[in-house]
Amino acid sequence: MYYQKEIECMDRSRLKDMQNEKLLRQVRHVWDNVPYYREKMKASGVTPADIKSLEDLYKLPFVTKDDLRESYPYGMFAVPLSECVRIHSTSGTTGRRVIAGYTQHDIDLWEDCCARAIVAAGGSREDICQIGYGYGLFTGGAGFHGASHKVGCLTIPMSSGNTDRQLQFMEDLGTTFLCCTPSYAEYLAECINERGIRDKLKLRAGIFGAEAWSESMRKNIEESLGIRAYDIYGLTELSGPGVSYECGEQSGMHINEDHFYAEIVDPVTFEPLPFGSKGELVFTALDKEAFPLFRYRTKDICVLNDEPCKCGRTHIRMAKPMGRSDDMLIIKGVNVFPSQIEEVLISKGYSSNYQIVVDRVNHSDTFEIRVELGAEDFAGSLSRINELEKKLTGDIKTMLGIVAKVRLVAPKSIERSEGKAIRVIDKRKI
Ligand code: DLL
Repeated sequence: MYYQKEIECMDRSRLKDMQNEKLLRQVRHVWDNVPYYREKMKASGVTPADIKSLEDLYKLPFVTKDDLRESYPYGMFAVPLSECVRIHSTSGTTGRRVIAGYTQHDIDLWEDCCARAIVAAGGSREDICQIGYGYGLFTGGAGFHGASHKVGCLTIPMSSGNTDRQLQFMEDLGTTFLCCTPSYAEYLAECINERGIRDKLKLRAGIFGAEAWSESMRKNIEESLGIRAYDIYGLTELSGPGVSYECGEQSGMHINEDHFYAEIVDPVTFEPLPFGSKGELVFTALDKEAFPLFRYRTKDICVLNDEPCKCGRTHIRMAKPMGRSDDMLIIKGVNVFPSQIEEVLISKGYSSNYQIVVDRVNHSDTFEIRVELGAEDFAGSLSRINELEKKLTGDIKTMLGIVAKVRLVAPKSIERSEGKAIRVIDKRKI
């Protein structure tokens, strides 16, 4: 079984020694091979001699997405291109895309991390693993593909989309494990139940990530598919999925700390914060060769937990990210995270198919939330729908403190996504 117990359950003082050793090697590697970051270090008055252990990490300058854009395409690579075997890229819609490079060692390390996730979710060589994440520049397909091979699952490289074929293969081939975005899993569940084929499937677990999803959404997926749904986190800049993953306890994602060192910093002052504080998640890649980032600011808002986990793994856990600092909308002067709205919708029994539309008319913000109704409610009287809209407007005002125009719309009228869902249309930016 692909369970790296000796590392995943390692004594924490040994882990710290290992991290310190890797950090010192990595600082030297970057200083010698990445002129862009060396200049940043010099500008902060730091040399490799100043970094003696993780206690000194705070001295190193942060890396942000802007640095990656500025050094595009190869300015942050720390090895010659002849040693790289692959690139992946973020799905950024504005500005330059960010690209990340990998040596074969980096690919192995990344696939190990994802393999740990599959095994922690109960996967083994007995499983038939359908990968519904996109293949290509996006890291979802490739990361799970390699990991599924490592674990020895029978791998179905479906990629995202083509729902009819996804369902047909699931039924014909006896898929037991599903890997895709949580919003696509919800859509697949909807189709499975509509077609009445749930009893014909052998699905028992799924690993869903790449976008924020709430506990209520987990419950929906688990109940509608009759499976256990596990979270996984990662980002292209650090390799892809598998930076952290959930174990059977489903209570936070264990960070692969032998490869990634996590910090939480205050998003305004950038001061490091203690465990349990909410702030921006920052990662240092300890042993990546091609694209080794120090103190990379993810913009994900999160909390770290160093309490021991019942599963025996000793690596610390991160909570589900509560949104991104750059996802935060400021509407009528109030900070609004889409995840807050989703929480209200699901807790009140609505589906998570919603869209937030923000605009600016006559110098003031307009704020509309479109939410799909179930077929039965939608077929009800207009006055009943108005009543539901009024009630939901009140619930959302209680959560956010501002009034949104709630529109309950027909089932299936909000476009489904096969990858990451598009929840916000901010016309003020268009
Ligand atoms: O989304 C990698 C990935 C693929 C993760 C498949 C999990 C599964 P990017 O496209 O670079 O990489 O996007 C990274 O997605 O900074 C978070 O904002 C968000 N994200 C990723 N996983 C989660 C998660 C992949 N489990 C960005 N919960 C990150 C919440 C997530 N947000």
